[in-house]
Amino acid sequence: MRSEIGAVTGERIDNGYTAATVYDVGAGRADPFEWAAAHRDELRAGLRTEGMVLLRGLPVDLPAFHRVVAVLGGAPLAYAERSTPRTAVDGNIYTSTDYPADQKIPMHNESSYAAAWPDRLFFFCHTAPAVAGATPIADSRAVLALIPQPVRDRFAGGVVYTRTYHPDLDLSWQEAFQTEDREAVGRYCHEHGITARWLDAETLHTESRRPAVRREPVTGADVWFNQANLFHVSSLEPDVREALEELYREEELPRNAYLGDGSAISVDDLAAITHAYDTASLTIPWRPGDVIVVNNMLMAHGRQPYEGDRRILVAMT
Ligand SMILES: O=C(O)CCC(=O)C(=O)O
Repeated sequence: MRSEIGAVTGERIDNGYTAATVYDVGAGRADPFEWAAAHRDELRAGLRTEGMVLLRGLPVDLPAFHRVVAVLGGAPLAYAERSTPRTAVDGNIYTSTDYPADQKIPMHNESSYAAAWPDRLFFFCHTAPAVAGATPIADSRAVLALIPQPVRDRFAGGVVYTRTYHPDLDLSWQEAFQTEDREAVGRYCHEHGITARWLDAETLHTESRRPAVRREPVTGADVWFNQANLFHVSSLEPDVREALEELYREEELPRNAYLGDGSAISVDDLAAITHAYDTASLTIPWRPGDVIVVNNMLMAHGRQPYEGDRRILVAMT
């Protein structure tokens, strides 16, 4: 299906669960930003209801990315209450999660473990990998519908996220909370519904319970909006999991997830969730100059493993 915005034709890609419109704004266009600014309302409307647009053919440079973010999202936000390593590139523009190329990043909605999250995410392809490395996108309404009702029922009490910030392993508390001040961490946790306990001067344990399903306010749709699958210890590579479980007691693992009553999430339930994400995912190979814009409540994202150089930049607004 094709949809017209002004002189540019968008191609609608729909796998029956997740839909996106791709606009080749670079094709024969003197100024893709003027085009984006002129069609801002239509593009934003698409993000509000459908949830994802892909702008193709932008100049492969940072100023271009800044301009698109400014037109469609506004000022980029700092990455608060961090969960994964990212490198700041310029102001609040970051690299996407810096995980090794051979690892998959499970599907998730950004910061859905937290009390607040960004509305819009912008992923900009600076360097496309030679093999795989797409950023799959899955409609969180479809993911919810694909998860069997008994599994959803078990998640009715939400998800308990646990984190233990150890020095020199994964993210430190200083990096996660962007401060050197323990009292500031205590205040942040108190204000954001996180229980915090210092195990020693450098080791912090936190727990928070958040809903597994939230209502997206504009569409009124219920969405699967949590990171149980990503936080759960089973998402680690088997050798990494084994090494961590040898070093630490379960409650001291860097991160883990439980059902809302604190009981374990079963392997079968995690498999059902992963299956729902995989079924709903739309995977569009990256080309340099692509910008994927998603409505973070309506769309989950992840990352395929890849080979070759890859540089994807992220802004959250
Ligand atoms: O690199 C990507 O494609 C996305 C990685 C990711 O999931 C993230 O940065 O949140």
